[in-house]
Amino acid sequence: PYELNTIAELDKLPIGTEVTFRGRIHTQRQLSKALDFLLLRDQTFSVQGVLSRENMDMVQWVQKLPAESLLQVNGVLKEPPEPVRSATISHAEVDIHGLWLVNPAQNAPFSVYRPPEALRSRMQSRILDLRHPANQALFRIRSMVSRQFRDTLEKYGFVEINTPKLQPAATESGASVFKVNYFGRKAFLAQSPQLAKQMAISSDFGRVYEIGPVFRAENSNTHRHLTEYTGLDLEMAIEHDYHEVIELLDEFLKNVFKAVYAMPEVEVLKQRWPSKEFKYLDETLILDFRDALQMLRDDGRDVAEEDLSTPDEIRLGELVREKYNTDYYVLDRFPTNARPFYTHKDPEDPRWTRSFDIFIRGQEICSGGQRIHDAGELRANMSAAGIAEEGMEEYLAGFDLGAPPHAGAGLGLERIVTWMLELGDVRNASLFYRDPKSLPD
Ligand code: ATP
Ligand code: AMO
Repeated sequence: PYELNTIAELDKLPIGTEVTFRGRIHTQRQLSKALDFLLLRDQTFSVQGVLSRENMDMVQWVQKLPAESLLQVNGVLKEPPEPVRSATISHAEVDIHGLWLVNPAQNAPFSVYRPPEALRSRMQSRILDLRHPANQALFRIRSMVSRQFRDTLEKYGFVEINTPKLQPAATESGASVFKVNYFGRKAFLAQSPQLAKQMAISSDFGRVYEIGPVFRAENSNTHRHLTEYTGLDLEMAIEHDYHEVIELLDEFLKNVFKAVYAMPEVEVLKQRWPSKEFKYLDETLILDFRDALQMLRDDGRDVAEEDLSTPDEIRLGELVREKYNTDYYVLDRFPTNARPFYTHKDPEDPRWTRSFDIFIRGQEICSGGQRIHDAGELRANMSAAGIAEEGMEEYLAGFDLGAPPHAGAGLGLERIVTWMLELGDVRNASLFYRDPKSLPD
């Protein structure tokens, strides 16, 4: 028999071919004691198998097997009595001649195609939930996003690095950091690779990137906050302007949009999570923060100059879509108050910075900007922000040794996937999510 790697390969073979493959019992329909229809499923695809009365013993045996049991199946492809119309079920049927139990399943709390509505109940059986074809599609799409990040940056001479997740000091702000007992000394889980990636620039690597875990001890039970997420980070010495980073990010994200929307998995995913058409422009909109404030004020909103609230950001996304016809844009030149201590200020007006966020469908997916490279200015800024130098000595030494002008950015992988495909909640895009309520008491 023809050995299949996946059930989807069935559709490339002619009727009459003898095949062998592995599949799970998705459902069984017993038309009589002696006739059984099995829907056999693998990662993203299923096929209907028919067991008839000549195999009486096998029929009775298989009818006792629970759903999700893993079988090795031998059979011959045949034309189904009625054409199959589903995009995830084979056009052919398999006349089953032999069945072997590879491993029985027990206690599946729900049928893979009918998971509980409530996210938390569904996630309690995450392994079963992940067997849903839409989840199989989702994590293949997520993998494509990381691949595009790596491929785009490698093309431009970036070096992949891995920075320590055990840190002597907080990297972004003291409030949202997990403390760890490090042989009796205190350590923190990295809130971003920010300091380490800048240190790599001080070490003259020129262009670096990292795909790695980021830990935030924020007790934020929202649709967009995880306590552990996957950061896509980059940092580079710049020639003239921090917009060199924006250009690279723009190329990366457009590569993502093109590659993802060309994947057949998107259609499978949309069956579970329908989404509106995703619009972006050939020439990406870079909106000045002050112009954004004006757009919101013209819309009748009372916005302060310091920062935007989440509802402001979402409304701005709608206004941008109406005016510019895009779901993807860069918001540039943030106010100084809204940015971390390492952010480079606009030399002409220090109330504003050379920093930006990137938005998809009104939701932030990226923060970045130019960094201060002058050691004196950096120390003064830290002291003004009340940040101690303790634990930051090595970082600061890099500036004393003459760091080049540089800029960088960080993106949340789960957020890119979630907002692009309208999954509604970042937990969906995390394999085994961590949020403030995760882990047993
Ligand atoms: P950042 O990249 O700055 O971390 P973020 O998207 O993680 O961005 P925060 O900086 O944590 O968001 O907060 C941005 C906005 O979200 C703020 O206006 C804040 O008030 C709001 N926000 C944060 N946490 C919550 C929460 N638990 N519930 C509602 N809004 C929140
Ligand atoms: P920031 O704190 O904005 O910037 O984080 C960068 C990006 O990470 C994602 N993100 C999150 N995703 C899921 N759950 C969270 N709790 C969460 N918090 C943030 C967002 C965000 O845009 N060092 C800077 C980056 C830089 O300037 O290079 C930083 O960490 O998509």
